Amino acid sequence: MNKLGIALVGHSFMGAVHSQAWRTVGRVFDLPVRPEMVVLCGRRKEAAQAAADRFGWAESTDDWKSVLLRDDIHVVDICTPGDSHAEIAVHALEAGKHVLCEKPLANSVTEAVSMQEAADRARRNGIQSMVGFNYRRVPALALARSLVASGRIGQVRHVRASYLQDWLVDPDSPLTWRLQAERAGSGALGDLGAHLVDLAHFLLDEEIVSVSGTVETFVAERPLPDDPARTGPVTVDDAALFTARFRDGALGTFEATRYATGRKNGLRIEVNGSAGSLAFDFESMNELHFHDAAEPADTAGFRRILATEPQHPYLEAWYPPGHVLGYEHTFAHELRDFVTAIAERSAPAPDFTAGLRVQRVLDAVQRSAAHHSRWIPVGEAQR
Ligand code: SOE
Repeated sequence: MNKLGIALVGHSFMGAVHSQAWRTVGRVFDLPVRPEMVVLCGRRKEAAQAAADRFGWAESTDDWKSVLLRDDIHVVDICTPGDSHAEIAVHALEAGKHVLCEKPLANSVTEAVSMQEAADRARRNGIQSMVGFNYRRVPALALARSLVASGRIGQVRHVRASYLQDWLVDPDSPLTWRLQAERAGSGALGDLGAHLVDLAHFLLDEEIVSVSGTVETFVAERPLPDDPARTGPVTVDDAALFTARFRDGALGTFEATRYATGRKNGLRIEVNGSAGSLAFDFESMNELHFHDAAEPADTAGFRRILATEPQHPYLEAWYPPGHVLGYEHTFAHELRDFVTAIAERSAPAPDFTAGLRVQRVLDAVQRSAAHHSRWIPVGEAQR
């Protein structure tokens, strides 16, 4: 196979970002196969065609099932709201297509289990699947993982993670699909908290085993997008807070909110170990802060690593040091890893098993919140 035919489903924010990454990835990285942007799928014909023209897809369709019958499609990239992830992914895997699915994997543990099982069956035939947790592909965070893995911060004791946005502060902001449980599954918890959980698993290479959490919906009713004179109920959380225990004894605190006034995409994570600490803030995404406790006390302190050297993860193909990367580059990195895994017939990460693990943590947080923040073991958090 020297060409990889791609079908993208969905063309809003994530569809636009993925399109940009599909356009870029083969031009920047030396890939073993060449991705071809064959067809864009959307619910409405005209909108899908307009998006295909704008984003550079050869064709469009309003019937995603039709692309599963095509021999020139090898990959289905799912960028729809969570309520359709399971149906599209399971059908695509059964049709022998590799699947990339946006996060969170699903809207419930039950759906995620069905996806993970379909992915396992498909893998036996060389069909791969991956969840789109793009922040793993920030070079500074990939570097952080390798520093943790090589023992540079010693035994990890704490993970402190928050994902702060503010786009719901205005109570008149409309009731979009992201605020409806039947479409989005959950609110800040699944949309933002899922990234934090995946990142914590990624950085520590350790799982969260139990959680105690609370969630809140600050504004219960919002104007309907098509009829702002009327309102409808918000059925997801606006904010979620939880504490967590990791398998090897580390403790984590997590905060996900859409009400952090002034914070736009403030994904922050700090890891403290017995021999040092690492700290990251996505709003300065090219930087990793590293404290090495072995340094002499008079000069020790957090120092800023600018993660733009060719030695840093993913940087070998980009621009000279200091010519910083941005949000969309992380998606090109994600596609590089996915396409390479497909060509090499190796399992990409995070696969659907890792996505299910995140889903179980989210589910456990919701259960805990419903039971006065009782500690919930993640393994038992099944619906
Ligand atoms: C919206 O809150 C959103 O676009 C998330 O869905 C993304 O996953 C995150 O990267 C940015 O914020």
